Amino acid sequence: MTDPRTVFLKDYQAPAYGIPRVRLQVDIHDGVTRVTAGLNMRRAESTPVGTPLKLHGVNLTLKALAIDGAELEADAYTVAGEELVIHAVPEAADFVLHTEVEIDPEHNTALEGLYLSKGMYCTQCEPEGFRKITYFVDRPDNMALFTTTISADKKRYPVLLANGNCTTRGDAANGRHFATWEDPFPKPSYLFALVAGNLACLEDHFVTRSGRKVTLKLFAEQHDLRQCHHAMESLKASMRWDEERYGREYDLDIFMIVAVSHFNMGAMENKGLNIFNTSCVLAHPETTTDLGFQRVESVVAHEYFHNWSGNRVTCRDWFQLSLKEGFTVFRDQQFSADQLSASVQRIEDVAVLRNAQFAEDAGPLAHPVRPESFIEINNFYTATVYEKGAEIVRMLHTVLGEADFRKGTDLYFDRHDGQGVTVEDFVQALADASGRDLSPFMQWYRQPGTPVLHVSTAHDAVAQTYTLTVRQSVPAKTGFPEPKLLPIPVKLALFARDGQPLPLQLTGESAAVGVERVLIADQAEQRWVFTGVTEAPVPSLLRDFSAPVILDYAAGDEELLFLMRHDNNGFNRWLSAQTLFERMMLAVIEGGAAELPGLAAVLESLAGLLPGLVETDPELAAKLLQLPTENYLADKVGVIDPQRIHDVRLGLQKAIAKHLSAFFQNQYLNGHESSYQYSSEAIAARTWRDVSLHYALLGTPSFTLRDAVGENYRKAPHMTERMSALRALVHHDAPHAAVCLADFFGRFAKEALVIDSWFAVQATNPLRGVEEVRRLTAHSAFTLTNPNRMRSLLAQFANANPVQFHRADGAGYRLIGEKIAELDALNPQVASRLLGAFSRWKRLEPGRQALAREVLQGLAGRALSNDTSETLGRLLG
Ligand code: 0A1
Ligand code: ZN
Repeated sequence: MTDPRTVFLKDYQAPAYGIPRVRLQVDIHDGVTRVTAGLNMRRAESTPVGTPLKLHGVNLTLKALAIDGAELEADAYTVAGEELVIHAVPEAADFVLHTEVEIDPEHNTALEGLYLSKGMYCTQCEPEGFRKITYFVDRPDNMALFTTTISADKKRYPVLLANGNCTTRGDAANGRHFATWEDPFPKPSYLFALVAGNLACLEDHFVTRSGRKVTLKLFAEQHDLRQCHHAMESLKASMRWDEERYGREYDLDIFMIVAVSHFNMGAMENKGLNIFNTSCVLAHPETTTDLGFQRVESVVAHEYFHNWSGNRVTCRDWFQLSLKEGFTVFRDQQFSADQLSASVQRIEDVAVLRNAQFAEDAGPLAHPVRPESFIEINNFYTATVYEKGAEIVRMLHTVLGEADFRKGTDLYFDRHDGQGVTVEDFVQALADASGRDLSPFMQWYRQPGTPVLHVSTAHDAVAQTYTLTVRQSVPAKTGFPEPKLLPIPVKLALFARDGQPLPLQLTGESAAVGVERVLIADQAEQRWVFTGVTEAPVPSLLRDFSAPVILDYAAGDEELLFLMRHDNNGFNRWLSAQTLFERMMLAVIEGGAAELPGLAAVLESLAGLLPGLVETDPELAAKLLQLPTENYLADKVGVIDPQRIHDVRLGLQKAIAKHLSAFFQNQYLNGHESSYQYSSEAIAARTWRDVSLHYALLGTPSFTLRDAVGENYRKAPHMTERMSALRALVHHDAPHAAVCLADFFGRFAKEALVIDSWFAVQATNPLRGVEEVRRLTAHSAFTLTNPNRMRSLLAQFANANPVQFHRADGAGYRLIGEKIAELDALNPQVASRLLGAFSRWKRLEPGRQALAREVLQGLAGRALSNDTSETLGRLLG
């Protein structure tokens, strides 16, 4: 039976009344904030006169209500649930509604709407937070012009910000002041933002390609300001890149970013006033690792790119979320690929896709990129909407090519500027601009599940042909019993045994068409026959992961080893290694093999390959050695025994470590770290250093090595080196681990983000588990009210320390279950997300499964938020 709270895409109707103009006055006082709104209302042409007016509103205390200046009588309206219904509506199509409400940002721990974070007021309105600030048509297809006046105590809140341009500011009575901001662009309410706080500012500017000077301001706490330069550089690089790559110029005279400590997600693209989790703004070599630097760069870019893909052209309704998110993730991935190394970027993006999104698509939380129903939209900010959504856009880019894709996006932005649109509109614009029929790609948005591409090959030496037979199968998922065929772009190359790529000519073609091609698999089964192939080649399939699918091709070990060494596509060298490692480990985990099959050949090959590769491409060398994760392997087996998966994976790591023990030790001991540089070469060298340390410790580490790690921890010139050493000490249970952990805490006690990493390094220690994490939940620095802190301990433990979370006695499940219950009362969105750690529970071996069930059923017996109860329902259902 469907839950009565469910919303369906098929029920979409345009709003009965629109609000084209808003004047908002937000008066912030201790204990209460008063919000006064003047709303210019417009009855839609299709709405009959007299239709009741319904506005969204949550946790608002209504103080006054008037239409066209006349106060409404108490019986003229009702407040029920999340709605204000006004029964007596004027006959005129246009009228003005005045509302006055009181809200309580100080106690807003859900961090949606207006809330207080470390003494500063800020907002988060996407997707449905604006209704927690005032009564409104709080949906993305209502586009309004906003004027916002904020007033607050001048001393404590000297900085008052909202969207657009500041038009007036001044002092008021009682030590207060005010500022009025006007946003010249109509926008949906989810893009509204305001900030009031005591903030320092880093200022810069950017000259657009048409010569306009844009002021750039980055606001943060005074002591964090020195950590804002990397974000500022990233912003300028993003602005330039979007002009060059997509022809998109910034449109306001000012662009602001504010860093806040309490934030549910990474950041938010509010028009002209982005609000960021500090973790996605602050970066400094002393406090931030390479990963942190890269994250800041890509999130700054992502939010900036939303100004066009999301703000100027927005979503008609929340089912279309991937319209802005998938496209913007694709754009930020392209940007990041252009900043550092393209093949490493692709490896990292695909690793996220295969680890997080494939897992989601295979489990009880699977949903189409464009869902057809939801109870709580907050639950759909998922890897599927974001990452699989980005892969669909990438496939469209692959089949159209850069030039036609760009024509398509130009047309899309032109045609739909200022509108709320659908995924169909996006695909149609690409199709119209390129003259291609792209409608088959719409199916990718409609059905969940990761397709499997089955490939078999045959070489005919006499006819000199090479035949690829390709079949596709899409798993049936709940609600989608008969999945349809999908167009799957397969980028491929064929290698001769001497390592050279072959010219590719299909039967019927008069000449070869290059040495790499994209073919579209869109039939249940189809065949491609290449001609002029004299010897059996090695196929390099799905290059750059040209489609988000599982490739089922029974390559021989020697073929994979060959590609790992010779493929001229860096990404596919990595993919071949991953495939090989996965196959070896699964043979033991599931296949019952006593030993890792083919191990000797793999070790030999690595021994031959690594010393040279480290010289030419150390980052690829590092990536090759990062084995498929335990969670990834868990998704490949029928019944999950987390301990066995852990042991087998560790076994393979140890075998590599032992075989190349001296090599890894030398690599680590002979390298040294100097001052921090943010460049792909420097990052590559540091990444390799970290990986070689890990393997060196797994081999037969000498005393010299052990001492060096402690020494390097102390002398580290930057956080990447310090964290690498600290993690190594902690995760290998080294004697000085405890001393270094204590030192680390003391050294960085004032740096909240670094303390987060102090919790995380302990939470992810495979050698320690539940007791340690429980002890840390009682640490004075731990709190459930800051999402970063909560995640650094609990989400890290539940998602990134599988062998301890899945401890056989169920203690990990009980701890997380208990914390989810506590957290749900504070912050439902974040609690619901943490529940995702149980997504594999039905495939656990019977003992663990029963223990997980107990915890989930225990939760189900409690009064829970919509967010958490929807996720729980799907997990148990
Ligand atoms: N649009 C943002 C993501 C975001 C979504 C929800 C939030 O709070 C409930 C916050 C941010 C992005 O894609 O970056
Ligand atoms: Zn986004």
